Amino acid sequence: MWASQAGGALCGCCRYLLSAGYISCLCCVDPLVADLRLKPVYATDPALVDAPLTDVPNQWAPAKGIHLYHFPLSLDSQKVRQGLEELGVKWHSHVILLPLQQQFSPSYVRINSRCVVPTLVIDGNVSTDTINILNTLASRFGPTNKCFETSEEEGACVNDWVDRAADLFIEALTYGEIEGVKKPFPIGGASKGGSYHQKKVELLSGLIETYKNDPTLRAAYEKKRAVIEATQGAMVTAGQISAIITATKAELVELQTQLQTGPFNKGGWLASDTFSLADIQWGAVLYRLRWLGLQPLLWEEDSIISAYAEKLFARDSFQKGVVQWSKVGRKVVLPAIRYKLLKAIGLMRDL
Ligand SMILES: N[C@@H](CCC(=O)N[C@@H](CS)C(=O)NCC(=O)O)C(=O)O
Repeated sequence: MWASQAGGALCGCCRYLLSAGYISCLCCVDPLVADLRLKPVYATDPALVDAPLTDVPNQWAPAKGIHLYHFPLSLDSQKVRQGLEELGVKWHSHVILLPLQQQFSPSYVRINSRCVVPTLVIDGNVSTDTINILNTLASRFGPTNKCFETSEEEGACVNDWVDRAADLFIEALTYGEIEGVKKPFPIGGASKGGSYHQKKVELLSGLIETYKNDPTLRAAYEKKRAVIEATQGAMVTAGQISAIITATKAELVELQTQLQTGPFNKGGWLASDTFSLADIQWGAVLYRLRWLGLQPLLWEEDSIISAYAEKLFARDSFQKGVVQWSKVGRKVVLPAIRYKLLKAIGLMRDL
């Protein structure tokens, strides 16, 4: 595939009708950019990843209560934590330290074979995939709390803006090297020349060998390695990051238009009069892009996007679900040191 999925859409340059998988027609795309991945694997290649699970019983998951497996700085974890705060749902926290590769630990992979966070467990039943988890939570707890209620007409618009946020290639923008941009700790340095992803590929190859006689773990690790290889290409291929920045910028222009012409300009939110799952998605995205130092490349400081971002960031659920978990020292560095110490003295093995 040489561009991202946009079946039925028209080429932005010449209005030619595109088939799925294309964002511009061949005649308009720069031939150097033609083979580049512009969206995350999870959005474009369902065959490469395990399908989302909804409330699937799992013998390895905690049998009682609401549990979230998450990482403090993970974009998708931020979205689900904010969703839980909006819904007023109390939950047990299980931090999966991505920098220590705990997402590959066998006991976690038996709960989420995608080897990613977040994972939601309710009374022993597992749900995966961020959009799916948020939809599951909204339909289960929304009605009683009068939360995430939108009209049928608004619903289509909300879903469209949820998908647009999830389609942005934030992983590439986070770990790819971008000229003139110094990434914050702990991202800066981790990404040099695709090394962060290369180390994962090597680790997974070792795990595939170690667990070659366990069909479940072996399949999960093999699939994950294929996903990382596909993603890694996006970070090391010449011209790719600038193509991703251009694609992201184009989406933010669309966001600006929607904010100017939609409910936000009349005191509402992105896609509806009341706060919706689309706002959950875009709050975390705009916060991440700003944290990465990419705002000057992507949107004007003094713009309706910034006004929208400020309104999102000020929300209580955002402060609790995103900002309070973003304290790197307390939420990431200390737990990592603690884990390493316990491991060193033999008190910690697998998760
Ligand atoms: N959107 C997908 C993917 C989630 C995802 O990529 N999560 C990232 C953190 S935001 C992760 O766990 N990365 C670790 C890795 O890929 O090794 C889902 O919700 O299942």
